[in-house]
Amino acid sequence: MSNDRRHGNRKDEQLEHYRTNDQGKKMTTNQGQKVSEDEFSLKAGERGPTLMEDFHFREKMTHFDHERIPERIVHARGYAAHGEFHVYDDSMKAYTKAAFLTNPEKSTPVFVRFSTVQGSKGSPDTVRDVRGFATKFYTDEGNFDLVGNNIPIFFIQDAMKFPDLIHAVKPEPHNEMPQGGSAHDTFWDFVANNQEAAHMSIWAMSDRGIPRSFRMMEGFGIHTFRLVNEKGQAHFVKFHWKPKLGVHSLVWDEAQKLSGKDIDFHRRDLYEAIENGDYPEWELGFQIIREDQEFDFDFDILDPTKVWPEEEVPVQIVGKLTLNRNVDNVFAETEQAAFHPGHVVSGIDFSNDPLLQGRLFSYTDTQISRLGGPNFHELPINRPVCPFHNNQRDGMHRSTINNGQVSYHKNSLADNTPEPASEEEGGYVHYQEKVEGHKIRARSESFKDHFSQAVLFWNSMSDVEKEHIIDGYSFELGKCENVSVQKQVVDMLRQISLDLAQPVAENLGIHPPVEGGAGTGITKSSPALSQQHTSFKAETRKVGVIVGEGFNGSEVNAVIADMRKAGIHPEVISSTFGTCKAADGPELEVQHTFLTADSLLFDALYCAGGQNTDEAFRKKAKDFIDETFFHCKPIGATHEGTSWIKEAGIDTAPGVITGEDIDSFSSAFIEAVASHRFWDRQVI
Ligand code: HDE
Repeated sequence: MSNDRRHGNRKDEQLEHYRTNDQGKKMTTNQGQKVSEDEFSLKAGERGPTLMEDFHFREKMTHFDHERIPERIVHARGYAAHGEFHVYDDSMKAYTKAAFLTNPEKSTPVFVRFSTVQGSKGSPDTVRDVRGFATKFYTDEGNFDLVGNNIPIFFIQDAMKFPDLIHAVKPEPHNEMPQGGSAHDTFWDFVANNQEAAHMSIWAMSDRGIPRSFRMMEGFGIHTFRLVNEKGQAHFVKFHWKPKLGVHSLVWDEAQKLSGKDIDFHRRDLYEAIENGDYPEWELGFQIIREDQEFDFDFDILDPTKVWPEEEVPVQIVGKLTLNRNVDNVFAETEQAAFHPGHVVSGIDFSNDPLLQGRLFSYTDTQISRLGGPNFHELPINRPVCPFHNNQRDGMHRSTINNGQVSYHKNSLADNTPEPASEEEGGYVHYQEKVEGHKIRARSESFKDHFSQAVLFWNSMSDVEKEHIIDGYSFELGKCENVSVQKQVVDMLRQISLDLAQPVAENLGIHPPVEGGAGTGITKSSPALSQQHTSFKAETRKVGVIVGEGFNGSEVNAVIADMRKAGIHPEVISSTFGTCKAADGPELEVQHTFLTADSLLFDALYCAGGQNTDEAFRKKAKDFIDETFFHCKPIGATHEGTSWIKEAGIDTAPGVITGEDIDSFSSAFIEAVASHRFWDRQVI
């Protein structure tokens, strides 16, 4: 990492104080005593028993014995990176007094952790699941954590049900299966019997549940929050992250196979993009609703199972997040990071969303058991970049040494300090919402419509996206063993659309429903919900280039150079490592062999040919071609590669680009790479 980047990033400068490098140093114990020997324990005689007094062995083994901490109860599998955020201008001053959202001069350090929800820490990246998108902003006024997901709504409306939801979705307790997925009886039994989950279930079964990359996901704060300005006026807000690369997904067959071929697919993608200088970017957007508009919508704005359709409440883009630095140490940073939706700064406040209210309790509580006590805020990754002072003391792993005699408020011995700050001095003042009501355990009437927006989502999908949703439900329910659960879910889907419920029922061998339910007659749609309406780019896409001995060096190199110019990453695949020689001289370094690579790892394939390939080579190339084709990904071919494509019988199919003229081939192929998928080839 360049020193330039470190310069000016306050969080990075702070972390520098904690970094250490052992290279070139003498080995010591944790107490600082140099050790003379690190391979053999101290024994009574060469073949005798180990002695208790071997402090070096005891210390080394004891530390090792305690190297693991409990994984997160949810979102255990995650990956993170550092970056920066800045706002474009000061226009949000009308809504919030938070300086990091209103001062375009400020660059705020951030730490972002992406995650899956269901699987354990060692589970595969590409499972069908919701993805976490948690951002810690280290602002000059303290930490603000935007702890969101890649889907804008949630399964339940009240925090009270969270343990039930998670018990249902996690591996079943009697056999601890399945790992990393929701395709099992207890999850679908929960959905069928808690139908507020209908809307979220259709999002999870859609392409959103299998993202191509963390870099190609939207992020959502989900809940309604409040922005509060200098005058104390509040507006309701929903937070959005919009990825510059657009929103894109894998196909299900690819995702499943990737779980074996590269369990680290998403983390590798993020890590490599940052190392390559392809810094991922998202724009922060606000949907804002005035307080007097609170009841103007056909949904309750406090209900976390509802979106605010972007066509009704436009997303105002306010700033940009760039991830530009990988962590130095995954445990110290990613694993020990403690996010909390209750970490807010002045200018941001909560709403009465009952899911959000419950989260405000859960996150500190969970860190206490996961990170071993109440002082997790002192861990380097969690420390704010501004000073913090209060009368909290002691506890496990306390590292701050508080000077002085006084640790209480009010006092006279320390001039009544530390003292609360006034609002003008930045003291947090909760928004003075007037609240009135009877104590009651109930669901608000306005939270009882569970289907209108599930229908809105279904109506907004393209035909291919609808096919994928049908396949998603059919797969997951097909893995359920209990027919009654399957039937209950199909009956629930009937409330959304017969066009969804009937094919799913047929796939399951269940009698298809004939009558629609609650959603019948709802025709509203929201184009913003479809991934087809996002941006499509060739930039940062990975292309596998199959090259054999005797390829056309000058022309193939020209295509590779054109791809690089377009921001694509071509990677050479051949039968053996080393270099591959062209007929006309140049050599290409081979990055992967047929054994170490797989078509799944690439967004597209370029069959560059080679005069001296044998049958075994062409057979392996054909496997790549067939699978790339099956996954509807672009395929290009020149020279002998064209005959491989012809042999595969796909030379005239959509998204298969061949050509003699290298310039026009390059531009047509790059355009195809930017299109990502050719669904009209076949529907998967
Ligand atoms: Fe979480 N959630 N959650 N959650 N959540 C946790 O906190 C919880 C919810 C989200 O990368 C836990 O530190 C409750 C919604 C993310 O470290 C825990 C409820 C959203 C992460 C917890 C919810 C999220 C978590 C587990 C319902 C999207 C990973 C470990 C009331 C807006 C953060 C931890 C990271 C993690 C509780 C619902 C997002 C147990 C009680 C809704 C991204 O505290």
